Formats: sequence, structure tokens, C-alpha cells
Amino acid sequence: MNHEGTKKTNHEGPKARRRNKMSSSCFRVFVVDWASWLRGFAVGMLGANGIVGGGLPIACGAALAAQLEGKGDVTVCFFGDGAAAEGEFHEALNIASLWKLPIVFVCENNQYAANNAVAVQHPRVDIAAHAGAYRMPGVIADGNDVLDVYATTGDAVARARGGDGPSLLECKTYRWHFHAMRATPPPETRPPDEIASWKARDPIARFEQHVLDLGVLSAAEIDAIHGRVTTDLDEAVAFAEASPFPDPKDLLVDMFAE
Ligand SMILES: Cc1ncc(C[n+]2csc(CCOP(=O)(O)OP(=O)(O)O)c2C)c(N)n1
Ligand SMILES: [Mg+2]
Repeated sequence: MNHEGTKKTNHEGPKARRRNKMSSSCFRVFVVDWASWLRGFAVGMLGANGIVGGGLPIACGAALAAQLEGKGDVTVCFFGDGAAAEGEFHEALNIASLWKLPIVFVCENNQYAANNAVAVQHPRVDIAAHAGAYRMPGVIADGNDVLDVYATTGDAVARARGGDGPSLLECKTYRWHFHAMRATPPPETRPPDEIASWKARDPIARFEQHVLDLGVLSAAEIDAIHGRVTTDLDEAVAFAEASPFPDPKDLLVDMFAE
């Protein structure tokens, strides 16, 4: 209901919103994006966001667009444990649940926001526990287990695609190095045994062992993949270093409507 007590037709539900195509025809997604290289509209990747928590409302907009278009697209929104302490997290989960948006919220809980441990940011360290307040499934996955993440994501995507609305998936994982990969990182303050225990659960090594055990790949084939990845990374770094800095005159582009 709006403030006059009449029903707003485009807030009645997914079907009503699809009927009300007026709003979808002028809908656009804007990404305020300092990480413009992390963007690929052709494959549906809307970009990274420099504001912690800022991506969640944008993702809800993308999910609303998908719902209006009705082609079965599902939005997957990635964020950190730090973002779950921001207001946008709660606003996004609230509206996504209310409107049954086709979206999967994926919290990569790497135990730290910069150097703030998750227990000093949150009274309860399981981010997935927030889901209950918004009447959506909240699932904890082993974020260092490729197959567990694959299975839990599949369930959430199927739910979203089936019209049952959002899910919150929390992937427990860890950041091995200092926040933001600084060229000159400050001294490490996290407990060495904590770092060692997570390194022992390296998701890439675990998955390699899994495919070796199954006989899907040989050790030589895995080595070849490592070689290709190293080459790709070297080429990407060389490309970045050879690229010009942005032109300062582009600083205000897309900031204001003309
Ligand atoms: C609103 C806002 N506050 C603070 C910052 C500075 N900042 C950048 S990254 C970061 C930590 C983010 O932690 P988390 O959400 O857990 O993501 P992670 O880097 O661990 O994946 C902070 C505080 C920011 N970019 N935006
Ligand atoms: Mg984090």
C-alpha cells in the first residue's frame, strides 16, 4: 500500500511486476565501479564495487530486471563478512525476500574485514543466521571445498529460478595474505597456527586430490593447468603494467545526469 492507502500494482508480486512493463522498459543498472577491469557485461558480470556493501542493492536491481524479463536469469551477489555489518546488507535481503527476487546472496566469510576478525564485527559469527529474519534459507558451505560450494549454489539457484526467491549462502573461507595485497604489507597480526590450519585446507589442493583420486586428471595434466594459469597471470600483469593510467578528465564521467 502506498501512503494514500491504494495498492501499488508493481509491488504486488513477480507476476504483477512482469505485467507492469512500463517500469522495466526504463530500468538500467549503474555500477559505480573503480575496478572497471572486473566487468564483463557480455557474460552478465556487472562489475566490482569499491564501497563495502554497495553491490547488494545493485544486485537487487539486476534481479528485479531478471524477474521482469522472465527469462529465468538468476543474480548471484558476492560480498564479504564486513559487508554483512552494513545497512545495505539488511535492506537488500529484506526487499529481495519481500519481492521474491531471483537472487543468491553469497557471503565469502574469510574471517576478517581488513584486520578486524569476524567476532569483533558480529555478535554471532555465522552470517547465514541472518537469513531467518528475512524468511529465506541460510546455508553454510565449506568455502574451501569446490564441490560443497557447487552443490549448495545449485540448490539456491534452482530455488531462485523456480520463483521461490532468494537464499543466503555463507562460504567459510580464509584470506592467506594481508588485506588488499599491498606492495609493502604491515606485520602480520593474525595467529600463525590459524593461518597454517587454513593453508592446510587449500581448496585448490583439495580439489586436485579429488580429481586425482577419481582418475579424472593425471598429475601431468594438473601441472599443465598450473602452467597455463601462470602464463595467463603473467600476461595479465604485463598488460596492466603496459596500460596507461586513467585520464583525470574521466573522473566525473557518469557521476551526474546531463
Ligand atoms: C563503506 C566502506 N567502508 C570502508 C571501506 C574500506 N574498506 C575496504 S575493504 C574493507 C574490508 C572489507 O571486508 P569484507 O567485507 O570482509 O571483504 P574482504 O575484503 O574480506 O573480502 C574496508 C573496511 C570501504 N571501501 N567502504
Ligand atoms: Mg572478509
